[in-house]
Amino acid sequence: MSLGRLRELLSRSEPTLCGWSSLADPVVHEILLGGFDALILDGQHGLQGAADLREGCARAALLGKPAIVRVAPGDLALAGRAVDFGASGVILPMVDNADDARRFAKALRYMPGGMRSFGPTRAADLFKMAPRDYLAAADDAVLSFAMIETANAYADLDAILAVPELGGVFIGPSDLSMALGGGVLDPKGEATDRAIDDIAARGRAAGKAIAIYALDSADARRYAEMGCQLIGIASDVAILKAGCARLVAEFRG
Ligand code: 3PY
Ligand code: MG
Repeated sequence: MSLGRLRELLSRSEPTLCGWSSLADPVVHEILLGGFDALILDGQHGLQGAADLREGCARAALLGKPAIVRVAPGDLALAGRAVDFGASGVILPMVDNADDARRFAKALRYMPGGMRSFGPTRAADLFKMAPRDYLAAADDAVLSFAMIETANAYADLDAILAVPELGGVFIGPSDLSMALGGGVLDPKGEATDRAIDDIAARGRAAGKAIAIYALDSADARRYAEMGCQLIGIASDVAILKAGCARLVAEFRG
């Protein structure tokens, strides 16, 4: 798989549907990679550590699909490690303003434009590139996604979108609903949808990639109609729980 595969997927007219992994199991990663266009490995709320993220990135590259890692808020050190592990993109949650977004985007770009330190220990091998070739290609290929899910980030959206090094925004409907709705969790609510539509439209106009998390396929379809290009859907945990509930309900009639 080429290092630029994620950008290629995002240049298509149809949205890129990503599996979402909370579980630190390589077989679960493999199953999600078999079913979806790409894999998001959640290192924020997910139950995986750096070694699991590393294995997930490797499995994705070896199976020919991009991996994107969500790190914990402010964890730029893990963001740098994730791209060294072979991630094609990184999601930073709880970005609160343009300065946060700029620092993050620069952490994924090499000098002189950025602050990424050189050492693609695993990435260069996984993409079958000489280190110098990886260096030449990485800044353009690797995507930084700043999450828009706080009231300040939404208020500062134009300044965040104006950060040239930033690849895209990733909308978090749950936190966004709480941020805009006085702490009430309402990811599928009308007011949340209006904000998502607005973020997607302004993001597209600014030329950024628009990504979002969807709880289910109905949400994913609605977000795609709003112009979201990359959609992480459900999670391995949610899929297992839904599958169990369905089988038990079918059995019991
Ligand atoms: C949110 O909806 O807040 C998210 O961060 C999605 O995982
Ligand atoms: Mg969130």
